[in-house]
Amino acid sequence: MSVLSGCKKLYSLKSIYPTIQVGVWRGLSTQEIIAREDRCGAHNYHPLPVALTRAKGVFMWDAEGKKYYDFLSAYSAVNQGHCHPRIIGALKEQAEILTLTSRAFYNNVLGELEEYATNLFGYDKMLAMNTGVEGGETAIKLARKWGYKVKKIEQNKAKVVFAKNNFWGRTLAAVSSSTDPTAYGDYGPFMPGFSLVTYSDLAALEEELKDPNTCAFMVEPIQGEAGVVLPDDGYLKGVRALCDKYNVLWIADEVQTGLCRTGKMLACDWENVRPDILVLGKALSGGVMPVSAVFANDEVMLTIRPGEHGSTYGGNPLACKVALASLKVLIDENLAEKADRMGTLLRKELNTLPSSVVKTVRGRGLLNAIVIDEKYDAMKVCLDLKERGLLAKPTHGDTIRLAPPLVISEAEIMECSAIIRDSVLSLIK
Ligand code: IF1
Repeated sequence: MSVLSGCKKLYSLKSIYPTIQVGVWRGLSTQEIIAREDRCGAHNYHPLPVALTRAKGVFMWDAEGKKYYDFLSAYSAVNQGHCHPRIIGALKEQAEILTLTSRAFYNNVLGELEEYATNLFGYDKMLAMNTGVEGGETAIKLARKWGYKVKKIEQNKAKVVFAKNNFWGRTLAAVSSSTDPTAYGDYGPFMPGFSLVTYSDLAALEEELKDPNTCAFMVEPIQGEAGVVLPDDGYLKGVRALCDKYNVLWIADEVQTGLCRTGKMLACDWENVRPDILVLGKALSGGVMPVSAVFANDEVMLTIRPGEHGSTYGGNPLACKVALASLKVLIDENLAEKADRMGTLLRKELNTLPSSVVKTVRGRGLLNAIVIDEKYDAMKVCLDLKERGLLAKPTHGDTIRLAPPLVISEAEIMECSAIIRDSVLSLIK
């Protein structure tokens, strides 16, 4: 086995190689890295054949030092750009002071984030968790608690409605609401009390909400994994009105669409509507560590009493300092407005691509996707883009998500548009 064993220090250090930039990889080749992971790691992913060793801003470098534009942004977790100095600075500073107390005790940082974030998003309270799916689980637990304690639904009868083609994570509850066999296959039995409704169909939603046992409707303002699927104009306003009419909580899963990704601080802001429960994750920590948060007003949030929910790392001081810095970067660098402008420019360029190859261009802000004609293979397009120095990933066979960090410049958008154009045109030569 040619793969080097052990974990020798493979990064060169400035003190030893003064002429070499810190962080330049001098270790395993891409093939060796892939072989090692194949040998020792679970096979729960099939990544593109590229092994990244360093990233900064909109760029990533592989084991051979090749530079790429990142057009996935770790599924919208690095909206602020890779290794943003303010976020890394907050991480480094707090890491030497206090990282974890558990919630058995107070710490001086959690409340600072709670105060800042509840003011920013306009809710009474925040509940800090770690991953996005824990945020979704927390939101559903809050909705069920509220259903029993406030709406007076009969015990164990509470119903939560989801949109078909949703994606909110990989837990058994999350896959219980999935319509994707790849996500739920062989994981039964599934969570009871979940029902599904067609996305962007207000009449179908109203039928579900008429059920007096319905406590919540959880939905993404734009469906990410489904392939960046936007609802009809006015859908979110309709959801808000129906949830008010039938006394049902609206849970907005903004884990992927939130935090400036779609050109507003929240995707819900495009229709000026406010969910009863807001779930954030991913870019809440700028791609540095898992941080998620759930926001709600007291009538909902205080249905969970002490000891009824939590997590070891939820609200840890290190995560909170990172989240504070991550939110402030979004605001200070005006990344919502930038995402809106750069997204408009990107879609304008993408819409000039030959329709014989690119059937659809869709998105909002810098959450975009192109749908490739079935004559062509979207994965092959992504492999060709990789060779040309741009990393993107297909979803559901024919759709390629195009979602760079929000710090991308106009010149970089134009350069990437040219790369995508060259790749698409190479298919029809
Ligand atoms: C994987 C997909 C995206 C999410 C929304 C909650 C979560 C996610 C709208 C859960 C997470 C991630 C999961 C990651 C890849 C990525 C993904 F392809 F899986 F479906 F983005 F579309 N709500 N999405 O998109 O957040 O628990 O992961 O922190 O599982 O491969 P998480």
